[in-house]
Amino acid sequence: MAKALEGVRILDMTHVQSGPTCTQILAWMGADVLKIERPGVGDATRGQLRDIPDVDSLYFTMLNHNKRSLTLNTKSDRGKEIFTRLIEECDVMVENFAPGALDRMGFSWDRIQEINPRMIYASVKGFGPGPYEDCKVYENVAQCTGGSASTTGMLGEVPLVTAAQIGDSGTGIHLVAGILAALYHRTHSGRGQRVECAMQDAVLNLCRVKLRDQQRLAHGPLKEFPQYPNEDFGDAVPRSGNASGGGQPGWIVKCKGWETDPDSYSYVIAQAASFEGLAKVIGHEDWLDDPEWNTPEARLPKLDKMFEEIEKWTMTKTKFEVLEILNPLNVPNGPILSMKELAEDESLRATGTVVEVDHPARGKYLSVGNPIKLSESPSDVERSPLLGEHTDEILKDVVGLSDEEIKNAREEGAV
Ligand code: CAO
Repeated sequence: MAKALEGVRILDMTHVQSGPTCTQILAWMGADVLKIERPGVGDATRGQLRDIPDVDSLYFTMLNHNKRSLTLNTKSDRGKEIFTRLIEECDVMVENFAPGALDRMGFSWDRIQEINPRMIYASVKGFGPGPYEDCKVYENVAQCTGGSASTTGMLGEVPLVTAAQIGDSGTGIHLVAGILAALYHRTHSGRGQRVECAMQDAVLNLCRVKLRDQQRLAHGPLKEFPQYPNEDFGDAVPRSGNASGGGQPGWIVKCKGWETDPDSYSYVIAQAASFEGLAKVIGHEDWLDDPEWNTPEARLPKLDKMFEEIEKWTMTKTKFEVLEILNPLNVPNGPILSMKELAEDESLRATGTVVEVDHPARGKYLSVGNPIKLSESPSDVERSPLLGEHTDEILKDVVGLSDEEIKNAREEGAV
């Protein structure tokens, strides 16, 4: 089966997480991704959080599947010549260096367009134009500056970062959308374009519902928040614990075994349409005739009490029994699944969302496969490249260098 992006060649100047997430998805969709790395050094994540000495870390291997690696010193004269040839031969260039790094190498957007007017040049930066544009940014900085941290956490406690890498991987996924739109645009315009995603912008986009709440706050308290009706809301959206961000109240409740198992919890949503079934199953049929309980409005000021009653029932069941009982009643709910449970989940293995990959230096490891499923273009997950593993073949086949020229470039330290 032909891959969706077969024939698209990516000049991958990315490192760490945000950029590599983007180019990994493009590689899974069939693009030929050439990862450029500094000779002898490579992407810093190869050596970060290592679990096995001298072996590429899981951090690196899980973000760089299906790519080819070329070592190239893009600051040397020979390296710049080779890089210029690569710009001529590629369709998309992706980078996430600190602001201005590519310009300092001599490759401004103007220069890149001069070399290849069809080139799509995509970047991740911490911030868009403005007071912070020169800042270097990592995941948690983006979560803090994009509105996620101030709205995450328990009421009255410190702001909290989330484990989901919404700043890095979230921005990388946004960048994929921009690149695909630019590739489509090029099919009729014939021209490339600049694609930019700021991590602050991507996080704020993912926190869109909190900007919604900021504006609702001007018209009164946020009634679905646990602080309603007893506490002051202040003038900015407060943290709301595990309250649902949507129109239906939800909360995390303990399940059987919670005393010893830190993940023995369920998320239960008390959706109005299925409230009757929920009330009956937890032994509160009395609520159905009681005007204090039988409308969503009546329940709003006492959601804490309602979830306490729901929890009394869930504590008598495992999180999987809760799912089995509530699902047929159309009560939306989900068990809190640990990473161990996800790693062992047969259905995720069957769909290729969790895959086992074999690596020559580390052996077998688990990875997350492509979560985007295309019927005509399934993704096979291939191991990440060793540093410079494909240098010679790329220099020959893509750049067009002879064996002698490759030898010279190596002796000069350009590759
Ligand atoms: N050949 C020669 N030089 C190279 C090279 C190569 N193949 N690849 C990189 N370099 C150089 C860069 O040009 C840069 O040199 P200058 O400082 O002289 O311009 C230098 O290596 C270091 O790059 P950097 O400043 O991007 O790296 P850093 O470790 O200091 O910062 C990070 C890392 C992530 C904070 C920064 O790159 C950044 O803010 N990126 C944008 C936001 C981003 O993506 N953050 C997400 C990080 S986690 O996903």
